[in-house]
Amino acid sequence: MKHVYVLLVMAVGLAIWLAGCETDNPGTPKPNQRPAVELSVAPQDGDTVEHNKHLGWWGNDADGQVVGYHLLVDGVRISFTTATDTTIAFAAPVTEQIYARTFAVLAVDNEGLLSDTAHRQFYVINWAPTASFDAAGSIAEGATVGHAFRVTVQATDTNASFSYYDLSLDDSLSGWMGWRRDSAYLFAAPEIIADSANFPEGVHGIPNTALTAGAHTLFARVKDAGGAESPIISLHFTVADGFRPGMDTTVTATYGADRFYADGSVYLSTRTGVETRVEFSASAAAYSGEINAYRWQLADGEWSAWSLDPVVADIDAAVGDYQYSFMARDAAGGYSDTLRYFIRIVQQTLSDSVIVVDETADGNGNPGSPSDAQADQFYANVLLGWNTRQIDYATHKVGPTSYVSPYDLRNAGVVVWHADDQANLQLDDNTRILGEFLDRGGRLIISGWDVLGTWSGGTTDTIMSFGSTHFARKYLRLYEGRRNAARTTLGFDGNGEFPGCRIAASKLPASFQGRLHKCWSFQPSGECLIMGRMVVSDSLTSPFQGRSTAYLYYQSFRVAVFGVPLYFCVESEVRTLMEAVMPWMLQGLQ
Ligand SMILES: [Ca+2]
Ligand SMILES: [Ca+2]
Ligand SMILES: [Ca+2]
Repeated sequence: MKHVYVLLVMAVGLAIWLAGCETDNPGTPKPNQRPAVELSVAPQDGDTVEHNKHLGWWGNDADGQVVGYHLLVDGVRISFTTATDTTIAFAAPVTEQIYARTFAVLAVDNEGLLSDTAHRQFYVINWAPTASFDAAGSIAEGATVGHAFRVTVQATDTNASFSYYDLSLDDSLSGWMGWRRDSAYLFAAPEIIADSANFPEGVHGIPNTALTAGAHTLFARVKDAGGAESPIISLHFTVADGFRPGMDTTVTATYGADRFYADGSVYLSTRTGVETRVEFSASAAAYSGEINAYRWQLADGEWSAWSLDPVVADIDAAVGDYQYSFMARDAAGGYSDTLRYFIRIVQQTLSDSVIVVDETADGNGNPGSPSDAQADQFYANVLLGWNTRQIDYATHKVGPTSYVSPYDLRNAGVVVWHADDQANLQLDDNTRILGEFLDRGGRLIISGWDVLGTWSGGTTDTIMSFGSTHFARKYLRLYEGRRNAARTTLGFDGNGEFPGCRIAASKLPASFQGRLHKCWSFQPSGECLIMGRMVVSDSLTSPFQGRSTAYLYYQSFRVAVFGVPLYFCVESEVRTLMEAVMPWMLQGLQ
């Protein structure tokens, strides 16, 4: 082998030298000098090394520049390069067999003259890789699958160079598809493979025409760059008809930085550049398949083109209802059912309509808890003559979630938020809708047993202070609230034009003796109008005696807050109180 190589190099050198004679200028006093080259990284002559070798060299030219190098393996020129190192996987196709190989370099100077060769003769050895199916990117052994699925082959090689992969369906002799550098394969419908815009990158598509229903075996093998092949591996699976992608019922919709309410509604933003974004999803995991693309449709319009992104986005969508249909297809070309999703962008219209949000526990709350019918009748009586309707909070829900939405309030002028049976006002969950309603000119009355209980804990007297960003400060105009732990509240005295109200002992267990605990007194903003002051049974010692417990804010929006629960007061007195309060709340709406 070495002799052949040396003769070859001599012949090449002679040819170059003869060519140089023909073009040489006979008048040049100093003929061009030949460049020189040395191997800097290479096995020593006679060494036995792994077949995949890093090799380096270094050349120079005394009267010019080296412009590149010819690389030769076993006497055959394999490339011309300007680099000074490379990695070569020398052929060694049989595992653990030793092969004699040579490597040589010739430098070329700027006038085309060649150096002497730098060369080494050595021996290489290689170990064949083993193949396996990558569990993360392949169907499982024994799986029942649809007419499309993914497999990923991996190579394990004690002396890795780089790997080639090959696959065969049902025929390990003549069915091989051909060596590839990519290890990921996707059996897919021909039309899915042809839709290259939606076909996954880095995956080799195999038409699924041979994937008939029934049992199949997939064979795989790998080889390294030295040519050593792994043993053949196999994967057994069964193809079944009738699988289709499933749409996930969870859809994520956002409106700028906000989410839609539970019923899909949202107030039209006062800003511009707000993106409506609806994201959906689907799965083919149940049959080890793969979702290939998605499409959507608005109302009865055209379906969108198939896309990799299950997203519908719109900027500054107009007020209105948006009925979307979503669909997915899998790599076998099968279509999912259509999933419908509804959003609505709402503009608030203020009117004299009063909505009572009734948070009653329907008799299942604390002692004295009214039934829903009792609460309904109470508010019907005290608001008789005004245009009222009710939302029963406990049953007004989407899935498990109670809600009040922009759509619910879109034509209202006043919301009466009631939780008089210590159902714990859900203000904390609803400060967004109430704030947005107030921002749009809506008006709010809140009355409850432990009316700020959603923000407080403990059973002793509680004093809460509210910072400038807190809902209580921003929308209830409240600096401080204080709750009594002792059962001492008897009601409140009226202030100015507003009448007071007394607790109705008949609505409470006898042991309460007509007195309530967890009533709140307040320190509201100075702009507020005080409507009532607390009356307690221990008036000589209690700090709650005479403190503000009902007040009204009527500047940029209108809010009335009652710290003594109205339901437990004498109904006729509350009716008289409402006659004084409602004109304030409805001012400008009728
Ligand atoms: Ca030279
Ligand atoms: Ca190897
Ligand atoms: Ca009700």
